[in-house]
Amino acid sequence: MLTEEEQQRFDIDGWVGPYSLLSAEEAHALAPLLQQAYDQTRGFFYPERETLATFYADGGSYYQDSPWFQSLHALSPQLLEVGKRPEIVERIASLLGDDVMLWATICFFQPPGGRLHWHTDNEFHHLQGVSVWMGAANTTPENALKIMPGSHRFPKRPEDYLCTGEETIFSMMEDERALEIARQWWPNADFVRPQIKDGEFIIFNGNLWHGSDNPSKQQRYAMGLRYSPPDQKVRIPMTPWEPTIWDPAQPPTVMVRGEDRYHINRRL
Ligand SMILES: O=C(O)CCC(=O)C(=O)O
Repeated sequence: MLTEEEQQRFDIDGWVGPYSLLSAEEAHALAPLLQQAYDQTRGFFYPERETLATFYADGGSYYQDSPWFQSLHALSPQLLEVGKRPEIVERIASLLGDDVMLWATICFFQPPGGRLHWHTDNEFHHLQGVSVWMGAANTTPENALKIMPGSHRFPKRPEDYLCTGEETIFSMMEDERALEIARQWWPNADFVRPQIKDGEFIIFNGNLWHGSDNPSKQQRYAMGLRYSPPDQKVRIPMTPWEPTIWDPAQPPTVMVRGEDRYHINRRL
């Protein structure tokens, strides 16, 4: 469980950790499993809005035959086992309550020189829950997740600027620009790079501003896990910001602690 002090820190800063879960060797063994599972999915996929409108006019789902890129727990028992580990789940229960549902398992690969803009995850604009990020291969503090403590309480998210065109994915890759925006609300806003290694994880609020850079010469692999209480309905957003278009398919979820009294989600 998280201590009271850690729970308070999570409320204020929006993240806690790092915590050890796997040895470096065990973590490295996850990288090919993450990649193999990801390769069986439709991949990271946000079509144009016009394409979505045409596609959905005929009914059907993009995920009829190939899984969502966040459903890797349905494709690999070893990855599912990681998502069930008590070192993660008991800490999550301190934040979400006794009943904990795993709904996403993700492969985050970041190639050498890669950059991921400052963002929050659209799913968490619509449901209550938390994210876990664990280094799997070639993780250093410089290429791990970077996060802006306290940003889950800001009145706006990067997506509010991206959806109006005020900012672009490229401008939101710039730390200075993201900080300039954040300091409108909180002059002390800054970002941190958690001191995290392969096999270690952090827990963060789904609405915390985050991004990543990979200045190293190696591909960096990480595993993402997302959890919610079972009264939260999980859906697949087809757009990264508002207005959100949803796919009709329900992604597979797994109760990893407690019970589900709501039965509003699809179980694996
Ligand atoms: O690992 C990365 O580069 C991005 C991770 C991320 O965006 C997330 O955990 O939501």
